Amino acid sequence: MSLVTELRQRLNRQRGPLGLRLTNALTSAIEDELIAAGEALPPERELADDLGVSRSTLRLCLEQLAEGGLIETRRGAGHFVSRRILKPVTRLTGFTDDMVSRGIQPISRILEKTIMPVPPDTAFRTALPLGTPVFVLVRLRLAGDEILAYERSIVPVTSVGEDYDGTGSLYGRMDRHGGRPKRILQSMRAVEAGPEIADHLKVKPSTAVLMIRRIGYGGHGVAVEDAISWYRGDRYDYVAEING
Ligand code: 16G
Repeated sequence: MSLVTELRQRLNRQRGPLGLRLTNALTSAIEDELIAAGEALPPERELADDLGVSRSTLRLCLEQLAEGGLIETRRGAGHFVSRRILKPVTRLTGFTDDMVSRGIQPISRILEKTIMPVPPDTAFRTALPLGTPVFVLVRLRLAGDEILAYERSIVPVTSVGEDYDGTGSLYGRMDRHGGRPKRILQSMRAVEAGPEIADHLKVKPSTAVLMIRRIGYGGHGVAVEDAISWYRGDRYDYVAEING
């Protein structure tokens, strides 16, 4: 079946505003690899005509896909399916936000969840008083069935509530309690995956992965998160716009 026929079917299978249906249709077509990574999308005018949508609607959808990192737009050359996940470092988002904005279903496997007094190294990094009860959440983060990261987040219990069971988005939960971080300090470095991390990420030991440390601060400058994550280095591109 041609790409256009597939896209038309995907458009018609959904309800809701045309722009949203078009974004979903294109997202799912890319996810299902109907257009492979690195391949070009049909030219804008042709695609708009074939799908019976206006060029401006199509362009808005393409902008959204580009913003989410699913496609890359090269001036004069067209739109290409990204080979990697682009993550802007300037936006304060969590894993769920990043996946949802790309039309990907985020999945978490909880490996550990405990309430305990703040561990001394976290207290040292965050200046949380010793003895502060914290929620420790260790998760595998997946996009569909693909493991992208292994992550340990430590947050004060007051930020999530004592009855938090660790499911769903941590930042979503924080939004409904003390609030997600408003400012973060983040460091990132490439490390070789040791046996444990390699096993979690299902990569060969010694594969290069991104180790990211994040300390998040709430409104009054009090730390609300101490997290360490290992992201698949071959799936993530951190991008930053730097103004001089
Ligand atoms: C991201 C954050 C992590 C945060 C999580 C919340 C990085 C390197 N880490 O993975 O610190 O806890 O998002 O995601 O970006 P959630 O809201 O989906 O649980």
